[in-house]
Amino acid sequence: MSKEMMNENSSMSIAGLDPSGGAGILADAKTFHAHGIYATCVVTAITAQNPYEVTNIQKIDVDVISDQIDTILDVYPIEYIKTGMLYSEDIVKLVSSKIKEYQLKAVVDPVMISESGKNLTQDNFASFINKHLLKNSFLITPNIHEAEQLSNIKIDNEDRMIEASLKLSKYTNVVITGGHLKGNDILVEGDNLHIIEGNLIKTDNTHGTGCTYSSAVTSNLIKGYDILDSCIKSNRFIQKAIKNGFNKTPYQLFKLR
Ligand code: PXL
Repeated sequence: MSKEMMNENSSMSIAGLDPSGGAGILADAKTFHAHGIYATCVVTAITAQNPYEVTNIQKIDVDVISDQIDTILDVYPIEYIKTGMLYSEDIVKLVSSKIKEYQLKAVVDPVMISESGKNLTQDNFASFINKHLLKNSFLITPNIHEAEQLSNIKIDNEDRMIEASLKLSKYTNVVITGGHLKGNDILVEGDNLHIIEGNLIKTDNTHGTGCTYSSAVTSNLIKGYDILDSCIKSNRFIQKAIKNGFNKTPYQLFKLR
């Protein structure tokens, strides 16, 4: 580890383990690394999965999560963190209290469902985020489905996306990613609304794009870009990542058979 990586350019992901490497802390660590950011990763849950199915989830004890966070923050001067799969109310509450204790700036990816369609949370998870985490976060990065759950607004077009982002922006900065609609992202930071134009890429290989996007935004914030530029750069980064993703891995060839 180089000295400058150790100093300013460190981050922490608090998220689940997807051992297949597409999503969760492995995707986060790879994304931080690709941006020159040293990655630390706190595990909230272990999943058993591949890109097609999640077969098991083991939540980590909240005391162990707390100790992971404290032990890292004792040593690394981390300002921006990224959160992913938080699974349960006690974990959401813990993360919220650590954000306050260490005065962290948290990019919150409110992970709810895997790309393969499996619920990655306890019931009523959106209400836990709204109650404990939203107002303590720096930026929240929901996709369309997550934004619907958080805002209670059905989103079937871009106007509804804007309505939901304005509602959530009363509590925090918000970027709703548009990959499940037309491809444009809607960012509201403070009083400013931005439509970040994106291209929809036709693919079924999007496992982990939410994790990768929010880790890219966190990396760009650490590098000193403002919120708008961080979101624009990360939109471009994710498009490249999808285009250059592993489309010829054994599992995809298997699927084609
Ligand atoms: O992409 C959402 C996601 C986040 N975190 C973990 C996951 C997934 C999707 O499968 O497994 C750990």
